[in-house]
Amino acid sequence: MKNRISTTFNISLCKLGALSFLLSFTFIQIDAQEPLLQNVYNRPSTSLNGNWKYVIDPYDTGYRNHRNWTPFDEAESTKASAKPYYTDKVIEERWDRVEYNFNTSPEIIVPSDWNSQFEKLQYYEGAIWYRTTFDYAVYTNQLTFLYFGAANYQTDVYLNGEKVGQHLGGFDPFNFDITNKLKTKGNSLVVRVDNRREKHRVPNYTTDWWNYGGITREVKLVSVPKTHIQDYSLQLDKDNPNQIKGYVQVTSATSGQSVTIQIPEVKINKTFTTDANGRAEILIPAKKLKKWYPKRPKLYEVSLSSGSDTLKDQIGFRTITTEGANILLNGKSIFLRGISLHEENPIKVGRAKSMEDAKMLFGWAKELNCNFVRLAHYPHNENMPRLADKLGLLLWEEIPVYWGIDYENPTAFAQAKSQLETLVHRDKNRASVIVWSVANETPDLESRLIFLRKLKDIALAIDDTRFISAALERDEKSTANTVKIPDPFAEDVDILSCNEYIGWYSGLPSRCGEVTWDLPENKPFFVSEFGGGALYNHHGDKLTRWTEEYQEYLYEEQLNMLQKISTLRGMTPWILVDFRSPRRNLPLIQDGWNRKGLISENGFKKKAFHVLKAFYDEMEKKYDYTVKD
Ligand code: GCB
Repeated sequence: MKNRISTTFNISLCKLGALSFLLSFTFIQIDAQEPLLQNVYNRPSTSLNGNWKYVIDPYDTGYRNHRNWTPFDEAESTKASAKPYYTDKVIEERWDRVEYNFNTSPEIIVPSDWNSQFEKLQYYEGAIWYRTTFDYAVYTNQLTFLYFGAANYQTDVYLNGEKVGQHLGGFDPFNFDITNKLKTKGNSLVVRVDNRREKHRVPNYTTDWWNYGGITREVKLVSVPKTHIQDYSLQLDKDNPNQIKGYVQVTSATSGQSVTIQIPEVKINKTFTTDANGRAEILIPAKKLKKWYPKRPKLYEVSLSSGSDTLKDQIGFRTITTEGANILLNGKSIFLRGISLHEENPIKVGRAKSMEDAKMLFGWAKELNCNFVRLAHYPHNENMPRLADKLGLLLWEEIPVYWGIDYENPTAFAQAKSQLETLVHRDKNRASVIVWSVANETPDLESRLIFLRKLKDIALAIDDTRFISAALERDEKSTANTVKIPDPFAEDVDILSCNEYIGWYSGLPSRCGEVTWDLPENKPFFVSEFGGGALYNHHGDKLTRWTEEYQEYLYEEQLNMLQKISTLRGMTPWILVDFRSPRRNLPLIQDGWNRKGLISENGFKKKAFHVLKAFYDEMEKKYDYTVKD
């Protein structure tokens, strides 16, 4: 993976001209992490989840002894040689002066955001140092990786006093090879997480969601044979759905290493050979495979083995293509009956993290009769695509290139790039995922266009079997009755998607009846957002904002308008459930919540939920979907 990253990067240098030098500098700096293991989900592992110790560090004392007056230099802290003050010191003599102590510090749950665990941390943005200790049996001929599902945003990791590595990005998994730093007894793992909003980060200053900080997803140790399956892609060949096409990448393999793929249920058992780079190209005739689709989400148990490494996965096989304005799943036209959602459990309040959370969120989407979900606005935890594969929900996945990113800044680009690469890398074997979205509501600037086009190429270089899209903006300020999507990135996407808030941010719901849409005829059109706020159980007439009646009316008008668009092939209204947002402070109505949910934060359905469900029931009949295998 590292080689691939460098290659894409070099191509980009020419395009960015004067920024190239800076870009390479930044790239080297942030590439402190190591290639992500594929399918950690199915690897045997040792969980490090539980109660860890923590020290709050708003002034970055952990990096500076308090008598060092030099200004804090963020770049310094990223170096492998950076020696923090907050290592896990043992107090040897009673007169030793050490002004922190993990052993006597309070405990924090890992994984979990810190904001929802302690009231004093509700709005906290800064650094927190975590510490856990563990024993671990170290085997010869094995490598041990320390794996984080995600931590928001900058994570610096120290094991037994030595720097292990750094990760930037709040929603993507990362791992480090810690084999040479592990002890059998008494390992001390110190992790600093910093969730400040910074100009060069992705996202940066303003988002309409809570900036939950901390180690938000699982932490575990994964041991693999020294020579192991590092990555693979196994999907139906988009040009010939009767065969599986892909590759298997084996680490430190010389050429001639065998790789075997088995799908016992259909008696597939094929052996391939790696080339000089440890890569085996895969092509397997697979006429007998039953296709995956929402009503019959068939998953096969697939086994990959090479040398002493064996890895299992549960894979669904399907094709997804477009033809003119149609979206074809396994060659048949579908309509995406979708909904947007955040990775948040509104009932417990906090970042969603468990399979139970995923079941609750997707359970509501199923009740709405959805076959599609938009995982907004960043990579969600792996339970989501894994469960969607089982439930038969198609997915739109996204990276947080959201609103005002610093598009000219190579550091910002490098961070967007690594988040996208990791997402595509992690989920490219999931049948449920059909869209890689590279942005949401971004301004029409030349620098932004270059940024997005490069991201598109990066996603396609890893996986060219899915759609590229982005939630674009319509001509929001225009008062004309013809609505357009003037964004030049519209030419680059496979499905033309836009957020439009007619009836909420622009006019009243009746405005929907006044406009017509001017859209290209040869592309599927998709509404990635529309909606309006309503406080559950707040009633009034349909023109009283914040009532359930207003929201219901808005949905009725929207659906009437959208049905008239001949190229419309789906939608993900905003949003399934009310979610927390520090920007939403209208007393007695919002109180820190974005109220555009169809379901309240307590799990109660608002009137508009039923309007959308009735529409989806109709659309399901219209696009009745079954295939002959
Ligand atoms: C949008 C954003 C979404 C916001 C939503 C709103 O266009 O994409 O993140 O939460 O509008 O509620 O205004």
